[in-house]
Amino acid sequence: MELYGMSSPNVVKITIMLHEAGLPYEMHHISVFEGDQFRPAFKALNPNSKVPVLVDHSSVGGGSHTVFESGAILLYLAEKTGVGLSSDPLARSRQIQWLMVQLTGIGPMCGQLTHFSRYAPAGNEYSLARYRSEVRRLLQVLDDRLKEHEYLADGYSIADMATAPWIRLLSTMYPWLQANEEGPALREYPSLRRWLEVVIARPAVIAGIEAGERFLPNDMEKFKKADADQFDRFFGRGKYLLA
Ligand SMILES: N[C@@H](CCC(=O)N[C@@H](CS)C(=O)NCC(=O)O)C(=O)O
Repeated sequence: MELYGMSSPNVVKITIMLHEAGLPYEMHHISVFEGDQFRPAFKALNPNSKVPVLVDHSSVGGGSHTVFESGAILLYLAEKTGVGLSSDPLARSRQIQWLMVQLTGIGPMCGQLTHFSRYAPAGNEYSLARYRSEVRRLLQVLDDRLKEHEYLADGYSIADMATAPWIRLLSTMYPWLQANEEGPALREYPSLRRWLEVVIARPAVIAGIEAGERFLPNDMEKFKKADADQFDRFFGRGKYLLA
């Protein structure tokens, strides 16, 4: 298997899954601040210009198969290996529902929150409040669910693999979620905290996180070195804005 990615949580979901399934893989770094995702060779793999992308050279069809979108990659690997997805149709349906909450809620809303709190010019109070509120609402949804359930749905599944890297990142990124003298990180969400501690202690999760973090110094360096044009292209603004 070949994985194209960087140190971000959407990629770490996949490294976690590959380690859970015991599948060997080679990882290629895509430097998004330098615009690697827009190069023709990468767009041939993913026309949507985003990581992660997986290429399976021994697919069920015999030849190579390329998969983009982290949720589609998790489902592909789960179906191929039987890891992380129940064979019972109702349990499987519940696991996919919670996977979708990550893919359509946690990921995009946290992405917008990060954009408006860190990268947008000043004067976006409305957007900032909206995304912080939506992230808090989603954290409460997860906490309520995990009060009653050990994992998000029917045992440890791809829903947990997809969600844990995002919650881990959030809890280290935002002062209102971080540990301080008033208590541990995520103290307002104790069931979510309990779940995260269990998930990130799994050997495959530790290995998956490490695999992504090997690229962190490189990503940070490229981020620091990026010029105004590279930021505009990455954020789709300035001359890259589509009116
Ligand atoms: N829905 C996509 C989101 C992927 C995504 O946003 N990837 C980011 C890194 S975490 C990326 O490639 N950013 C580069 C860009 O947007 O140009 C998925 O789940 O795979």
